[in-house]
Amino acid sequence: MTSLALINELIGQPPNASAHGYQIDHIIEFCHWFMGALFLGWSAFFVYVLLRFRKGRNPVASHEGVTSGISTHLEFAVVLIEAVLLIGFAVPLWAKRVNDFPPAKDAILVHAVGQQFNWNFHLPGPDGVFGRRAIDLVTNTNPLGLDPSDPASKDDLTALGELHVPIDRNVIIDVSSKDVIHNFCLPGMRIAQDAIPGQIIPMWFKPIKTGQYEVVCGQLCGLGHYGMKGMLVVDTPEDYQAWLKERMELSGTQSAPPALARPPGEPPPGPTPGSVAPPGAPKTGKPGG
Ligand SMILES: [Cu+2]
Repeated sequence: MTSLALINELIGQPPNASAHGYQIDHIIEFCHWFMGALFLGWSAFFVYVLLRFRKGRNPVASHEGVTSGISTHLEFAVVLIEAVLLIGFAVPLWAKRVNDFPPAKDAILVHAVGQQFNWNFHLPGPDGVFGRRAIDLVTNTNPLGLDPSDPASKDDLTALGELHVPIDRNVIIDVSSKDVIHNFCLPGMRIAQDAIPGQIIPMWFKPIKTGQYEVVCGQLCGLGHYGMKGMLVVDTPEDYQAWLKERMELSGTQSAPPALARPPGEPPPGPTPGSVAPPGAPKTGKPGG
């Protein structure tokens, strides 16, 4: 099967690094060989038809058409194989991915929030509880809208663009979006999930190889879509702990950003770009809200 799997490399697929990924790879592999065979078969048939029914040999058109049933049988066989692929392999694999979630108590839990054009990551911190997030608390310094008045948010960790996870642990990521529809896509982990504003959709995988893997946005989400990339780093347990420690130290210094010192009498800072309410929006009383 390894030499057959070369077709996945040829089409530029990065090596698989997740526990379930080989199943996806088998389907992709089979589909490509099957489509290759279909392409050759139909191309040969097309050439045959061009020669067999050329004008020189058939000066008068036949109004009876094809009488043999071969093409019907061929087409039925193709439909049958495609139905087996879909119903026998693809749908059960998909159902397993979305129904058989690993127990959350043993998994690494992360929230991934898409925005034009970046991925924000939210980790629950040592208490294991995600602090409250609210879209009306989102600012340039608080891109996730973490509620500082919620005790659970005090120890929460945030990261922009780069997420670390430990090897051989199930990772459950709740995917959502702040603005438009994105897609949290981990090609190396063979998994992707749409990030839809107003919805939180979980996905999971188990990394089995340490290394750096690309996080991309899999939905055309605007002008900067091409640059909406991040990094997933699969660490050894020790490196993962070191990263958590580093994030905790960083968030300790960043959790209370210094208030902007403004001379007395000067008006407060204006609305941040993108936070100007559209005409007719209900007044919230907050500047720029
Ligand atoms: Cu995007």
